[in-house]
Amino acid sequence: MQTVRAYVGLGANLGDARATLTAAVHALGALPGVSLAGVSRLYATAPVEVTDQPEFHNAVVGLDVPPGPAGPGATGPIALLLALKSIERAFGRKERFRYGPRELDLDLLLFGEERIAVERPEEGRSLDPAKATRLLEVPHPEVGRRLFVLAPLADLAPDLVPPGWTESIGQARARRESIEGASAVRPIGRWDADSGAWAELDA
Ligand code: PH2
Ligand code: MG
Ligand code: MG
Repeated sequence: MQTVRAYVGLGANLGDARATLTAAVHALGALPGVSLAGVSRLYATAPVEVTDQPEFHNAVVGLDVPPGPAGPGATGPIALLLALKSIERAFGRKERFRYGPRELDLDLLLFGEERIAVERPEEGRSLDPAKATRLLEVPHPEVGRRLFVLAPLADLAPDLVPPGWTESIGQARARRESIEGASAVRPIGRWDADSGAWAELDA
């Protein structure tokens, strides 16, 4: 079956973030028609935008998903976005202020070679009207600006040049690291497919 490689960013900074992200990886891999293509290292990351909040855990997964239209449909980027939102809700995600603390954040970073800017369907929107953009943009605009996204994404696809970019993920990561400092993102685990969890890095 033909598939598209999508990348999803995971983040959490409330509750047991490591356990939440581990369970979220399994929930993503269990979506219909979806298979898990890779899981990055787990990172402890300094909060950005709103800095007065607990440290985050961040990771990225690669998913092989069925292709589909860049609009409403049973498959494709919007269908995946809605699936991400429903997993967030299932994990107890509450609506709070923009960039604030969260139980689980799942962001659609890349969807194959697609460049998309479309209205989010109603169910995929934030309840807070002052909050996020109504547009779904792929590649996600945060990818090139955030070391907490670039570092785990570079674990999986360092040579990938996302559509519309002029540099690779690995190059962007190095550039952001020289701005934010290497200590902004700290790898704390490597994915162990046998146990289905992040294991100690030096194990
Ligand atoms: N997410 C935010 C705001 N700030 N900081 C880190 N380190 N990691 C995140 O995932 C994050 C953040 C809003 O989505
Ligand atoms: Mg986010
Ligand atoms: Mg989000």
